[in-house]
Amino acid sequence: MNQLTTWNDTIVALATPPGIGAIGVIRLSGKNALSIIDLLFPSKKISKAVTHTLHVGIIEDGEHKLDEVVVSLYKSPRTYTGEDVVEISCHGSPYIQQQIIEACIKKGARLALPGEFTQRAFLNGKLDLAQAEAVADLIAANSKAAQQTALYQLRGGFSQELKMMREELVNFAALIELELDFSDEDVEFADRTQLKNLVDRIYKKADSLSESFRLGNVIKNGVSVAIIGKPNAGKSTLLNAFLNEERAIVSDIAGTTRDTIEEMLNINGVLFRLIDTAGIREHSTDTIENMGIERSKQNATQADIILHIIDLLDEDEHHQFEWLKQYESKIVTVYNKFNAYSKKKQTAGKEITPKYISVDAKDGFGIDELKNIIYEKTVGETVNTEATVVTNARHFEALQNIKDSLLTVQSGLAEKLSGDLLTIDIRQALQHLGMITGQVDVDRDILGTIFNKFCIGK
Ligand SMILES: Nc1nc2c(ncn2[C@@H]2O[C@H](COP(=O)(O)OP(=O)(O)OP(=O)(O)O)[C@@H](O)[C@H]2O)c(=O)[nH]1
Ligand SMILES: [Mg+2]
Repeated sequence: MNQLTTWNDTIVALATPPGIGAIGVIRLSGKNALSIIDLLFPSKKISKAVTHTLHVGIIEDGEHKLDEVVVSLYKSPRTYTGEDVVEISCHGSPYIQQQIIEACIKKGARLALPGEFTQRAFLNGKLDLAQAEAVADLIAANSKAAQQTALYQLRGGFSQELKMMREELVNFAALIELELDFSDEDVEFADRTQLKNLVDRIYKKADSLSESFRLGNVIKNGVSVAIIGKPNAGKSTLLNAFLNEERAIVSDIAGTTRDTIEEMLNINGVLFRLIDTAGIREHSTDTIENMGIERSKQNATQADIILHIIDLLDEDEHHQFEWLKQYESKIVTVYNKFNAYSKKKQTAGKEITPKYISVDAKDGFGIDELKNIIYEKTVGETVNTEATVVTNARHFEALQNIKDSLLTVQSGLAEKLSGDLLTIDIRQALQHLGMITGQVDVDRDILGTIFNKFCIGK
């Protein structure tokens, strides 16, 4: 895999988003990228130019002048894909872009599949699989946390940790396999206590990496926060206070919100999906209201966090919803209308804990503290540290498999299994480890699913 592979075909695609823009970038990669650009750019022999240089001129398709462009030249092997790469920066008219792509195809290129540039980079050993996946994550990143974890992974931080785990295990497996060659002599090259310590250490590492997936998932997909409570508790007012805009209709008529309203909120670089729901009344005869209530309950079930809003001014508000109790661990109880209540009761200061907080959504009192509570509850301090965070479900699954295989090695060691049996399980763990970075042969179907998720042109 370290040997550069050049496919017979040359691929072409628009690398910038489709539609009108200031400029568009068309990317060519492959064996014939240089000869194709020579044919389209007759004023200069670009293929003979020094690599990593820019060239201004006219792109022509036979008699037909298409555009004035800048061509960036990257000669193999120091390129993104490892192959010869040419990037044409043209004017951002979809018509011009299309004409240039068609001209490239006429000269022998073919349209690239989604992610095919990155797939070639992987197959040429320019990136490992975890890094290639980070490219897609980086393109999709929509918050600071998502950006930082993807960038760390792209720069090889995660791969490095896996590589170290793998190398140590490989060394041990090799020693045990050496014993097999001397099986008549009953020697032990691989110290069993050391092996046990190593397996324990790697298990712990795999465990903490897979633990980080919960956070990783949060970083990648955002945290869902359902705002639940009785009608008129102030749920929509709270949503508006979070967003600092009049997003949801607020009124003193109970049952104002009928359907759920979702909006994104960025807290300290992490995205939260706020879901304002219809107020829940235990016994309503209104069919539409009941449908809304059903939806609110469903939202509570699926949410990562529930904000249970309680109206301090509501004299009847002493009971908890019975059905909410099962979600205890993800509930933050929010006592709302605190300022109005204090004025009325002449009381002051309610304590704020991670589980309870008093706010006044209408005045904006306590909203920043509530944001902090939500953030701490889901993300805590981990996000801005250098610790590796697993954000990819495929990696998480591989880590589970690694842990399973290591457990088998551990019990094998405890039962004093012979070397040949131990190596089978060690090799199994190594196989799963290698799957993450693609150091072992990864199934074509798996590669297909990974790269299909990319956009065309990447
Ligand atoms: N004084 C005060 N009034 C509030 C506060 N929050 C909401 N209200 C008022 O309470 C009433 C109901 O507010 P909404 O935000 O519509 O309540 P809701 O929970 O969304 O109600 P439904 O959509 O009907 O379930 C409105 O008249 C708000 O102005 C608050 O913190 N203090
Ligand atoms: Mg409402």
